[in-house]
Amino acid sequence: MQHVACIPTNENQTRTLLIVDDEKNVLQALKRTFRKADLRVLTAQNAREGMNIIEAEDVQVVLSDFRMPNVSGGDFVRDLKHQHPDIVSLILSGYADFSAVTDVMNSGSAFKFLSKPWDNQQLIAEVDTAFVEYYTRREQQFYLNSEEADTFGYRESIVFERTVDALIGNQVPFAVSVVHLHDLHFALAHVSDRMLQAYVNAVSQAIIAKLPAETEVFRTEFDKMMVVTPRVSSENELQTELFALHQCLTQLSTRVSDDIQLRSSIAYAFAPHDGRTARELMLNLRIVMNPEVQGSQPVKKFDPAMLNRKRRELNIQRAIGHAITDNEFSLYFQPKVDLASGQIQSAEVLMRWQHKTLGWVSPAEFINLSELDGQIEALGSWLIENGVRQIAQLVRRHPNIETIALNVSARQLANRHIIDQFTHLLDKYDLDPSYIEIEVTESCVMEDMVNTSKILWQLKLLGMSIAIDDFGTGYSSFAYLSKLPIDILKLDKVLIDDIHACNDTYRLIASMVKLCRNLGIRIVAEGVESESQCHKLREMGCDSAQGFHFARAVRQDEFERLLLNQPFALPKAQ
Ligand code: G
Ligand code: G
Ligand code: MN
Repeated sequence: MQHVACIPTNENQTRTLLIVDDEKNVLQALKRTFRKADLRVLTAQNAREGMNIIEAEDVQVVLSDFRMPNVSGGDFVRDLKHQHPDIVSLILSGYADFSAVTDVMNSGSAFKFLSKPWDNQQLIAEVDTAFVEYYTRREQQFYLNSEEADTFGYRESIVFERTVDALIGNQVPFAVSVVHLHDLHFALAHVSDRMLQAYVNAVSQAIIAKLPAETEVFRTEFDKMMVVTPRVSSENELQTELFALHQCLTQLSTRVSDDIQLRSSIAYAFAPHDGRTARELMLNLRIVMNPEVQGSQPVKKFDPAMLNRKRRELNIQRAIGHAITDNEFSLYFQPKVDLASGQIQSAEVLMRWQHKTLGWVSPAEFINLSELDGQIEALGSWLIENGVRQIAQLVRRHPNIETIALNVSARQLANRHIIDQFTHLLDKYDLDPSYIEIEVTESCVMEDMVNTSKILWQLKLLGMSIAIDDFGTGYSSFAYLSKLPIDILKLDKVLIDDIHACNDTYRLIASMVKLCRNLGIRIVAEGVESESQCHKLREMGCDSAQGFHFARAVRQDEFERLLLNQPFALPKAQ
């Protein structure tokens, strides 16, 4: 074959690895790791710098951090995939990023996801594999461009796209599904290639057997099969068939290995309703396959509302960056009232954001999204800086207030950066740390108990107090109450809502109040909306209450007016 001589080989090429990480010491350590490997190593501290190097140098493999300011590692490898599809990207990330990284993996932009801290030998081996992948891609690209474009994956995608686009031309609705074999990459390491191939073949056959005649299967990616079903009698029937197929796939997986369970999931859509081209359908099915959307549901249908949600999410994510630099966020204060005196004992700082076109965006929404794409670092810094500044100003004018609470999210507690930040800001604004209360949610603490507890102790040692937020919605384990440096427990609104309706809830809260008294923990009730709830809480000996009954979160000037007009009236003892 004449063209074989043209296949690019690695004989004369210097293997070049680019490492991107915003932390200088990590870059240095990684560089040391590869000192003995036969590689040229280049480094960059952010995505833009990385991209500039790639434009100027012949880079084959990129090892990128995930969480970086401005452009995250996820966006960086996505851009890279777009502009330089041959370059192989590896993501090196902390454990806490897992759910966000799955998105990047599912989008196919990154070749592998490796975790920090890394093992030197293993990392060198992974990078070696990535270079092999690079040369394989070059080879496949060569074949795709040549007459014999039958290399696995590419060829299948092309045929799938042609099949779908031709059917769309017929104007008759049909179904497109994707069968996602979740753990196939993982299985590679545990079972032989032959076993795996047999499994994949069996999956193909099961699809054909369980779905209506004329169904075609295309293995467009290593772990995904696109399925086209031209004749569907009813949606109900298709759904039943897909559920049966899923069950069958679960059984097939047990034949591969006794030790590992290969999960699979199925997403489906109807053309042309859910997409007018093969590419559009594939992209929409990807949204369904997103772990946050598909969850543990084995079979899920695409719904255009998912697309709108995704668009809104993308718009929010895009807008957050500007909102920080343009100071679009503001801080509101919601009083926490002492149930013995009616005095405002504290307040919770809550973020508010009104965007030009998106309207009011809830912090629950934008904080969650900023955690996924790494912008929480910048957003959290903005919040802490402005929070400390405003608190310093407030307590100077109203020294009788005991504390002001700031919410801190899981990601912000992932490393000790937050400690340095507070140390610096307390000094800068000359604020006594005992005025600050840190609210963390119960689920955030449970996510990474060991690490979070370390950081919480350090915050406590700085002189701040610690509150557990939304208590009663998560694990509600009392075991950790004595292990963590907890000063305050905030009972979630769901418990308070039930205080009248349910005797058991009443007794539960009453015993929690007692227990906390014994442990020296203060109790704050959240979401208190009525006088009678207030009365019950007082009766039990609950320390303070926060909620619409007293006040909503208000701007600083309004909060200061509340401070001047206190105490709040409390229900008379009955
Ligand atoms: O009113 P409300 O919509 O403010 O808040 C919704 C959720 O967003 C609450 O769970 C609240 O704790 C959270 N939230 C509000 N402000 C902040 C903040 O500054 N940081 C963090 N991490 N969460 C916040
Ligand atoms: O941090 P946390 O999840 O506790 O945030 C408090 C949230 O509860 C904010 O969204 C705030 O606006 C809201 N909130 C505070 N008090 C009340 C209340 O009395 N009723 C209701 N429905 N929501 C409240
Ligand atoms: Mn809170």
